[in-house]
Amino acid sequence: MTDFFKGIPQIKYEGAGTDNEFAFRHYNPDEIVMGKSMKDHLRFAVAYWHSFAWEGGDPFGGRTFDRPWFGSEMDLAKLKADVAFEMFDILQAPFFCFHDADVRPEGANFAESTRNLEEIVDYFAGKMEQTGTKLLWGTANLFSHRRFMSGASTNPDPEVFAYSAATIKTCMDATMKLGGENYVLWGGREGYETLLNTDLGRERQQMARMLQMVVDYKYKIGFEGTILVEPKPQEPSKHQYDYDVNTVYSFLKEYGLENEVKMNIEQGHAILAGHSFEHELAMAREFGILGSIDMNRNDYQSGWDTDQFPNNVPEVALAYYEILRAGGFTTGGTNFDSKVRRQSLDAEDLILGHAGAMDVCARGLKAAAAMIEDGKLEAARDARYAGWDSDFGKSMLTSDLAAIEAQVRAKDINPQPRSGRQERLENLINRYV
Ligand code: XUL
Ligand code: CO
Repeated sequence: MTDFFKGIPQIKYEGAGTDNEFAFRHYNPDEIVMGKSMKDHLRFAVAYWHSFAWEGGDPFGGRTFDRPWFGSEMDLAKLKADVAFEMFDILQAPFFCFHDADVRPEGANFAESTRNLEEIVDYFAGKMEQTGTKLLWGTANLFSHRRFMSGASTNPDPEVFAYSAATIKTCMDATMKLGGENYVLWGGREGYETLLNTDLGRERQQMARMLQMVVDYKYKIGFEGTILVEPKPQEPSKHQYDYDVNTVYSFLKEYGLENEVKMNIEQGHAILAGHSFEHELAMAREFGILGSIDMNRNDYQSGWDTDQFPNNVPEVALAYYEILRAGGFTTGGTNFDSKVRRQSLDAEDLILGHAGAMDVCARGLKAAAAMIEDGKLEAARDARYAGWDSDFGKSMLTSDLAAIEAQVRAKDINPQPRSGRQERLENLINRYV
């Protein structure tokens, strides 16, 4: 035991009436919602990077946190792991997620970095065995080090492509060894700063080749998890190729990978792309590529990807509504890609940030389940499209322009507008949240 979280108890469900700050009010892991426990619906994961690697810096100032594990030695990386697993236990979080760079010291070269990663992976394996914590996904950080400044797979220099491919291989090996349920690719530098120096055609082909190699390697090593791409339109690059769900799906189709790769959808990224979270989830559901989610919110005033813990139940309810409509998670889950604010210095802040977010998600899930079980929203949607179930409606999709013109004339078709009833539906949603 470290003493970082000393005095902080394990967070347990006490119900909405409790006065205890260190308790769940709504997240009751074993409570059954639509035939499944909340724990199995939500599949919460803690993101290693935000809680343990991030130092509290912003564009105007450096580290604000003072953590005993900050530094680049292996024993500090192990102390960080000790604290991380203590937090997973305090939160009863069943999963975690990590990048290579979050967990191991950077080595002097590729071989040393890989040795460091392997040492930590073995250390994790022991802790996972002891605690029962599981890995939701692993990933490679191909954006922080200066070697990746002009991209990883999309770099103009093939040596960076090689370094990136080799790094992804080691991270897939690590994920496989730890029984990870997914492997994520987020391309923060896969894009451009200026079109003036960018060959879009080449870069897209390079990116497709890398993704194909990832899929091939999955089969080669027998990895049974899901390969996930995480869309984001910009930040850090001015433009990123994996702009949003629709863009990524077109890319997958173009290269024949649409049945191999699913999506990890993050709320903040959806908002940056000018969409809502539920839009991106609904899109992925329609394409059959909804994999997992990164749960956070942006600051609505600043417009940045501020990665804040969710605290808006109606928003979260609409997200889980789409997830439930898609049949719920299989290998995916709810990863808190969220961090406490840089002024939130205390160990308690880390715990309460997550615990509050878990409660918000639990409320959202329960509201979404009530919406599904009640069925009024879907009934209203079905009624709106009912004309398409008639023989006439069906014939519209098999006919041609001339035949349709003849029908319009013969039947003197003269469509009358009908209300979209948006306010009534918004009022309906407010009954559940
Ligand atoms: C960045 C982001 C990443 C990915 C994993 O905005 O969301 O943390 O989730 O690389
Ligand atoms: Co993310």
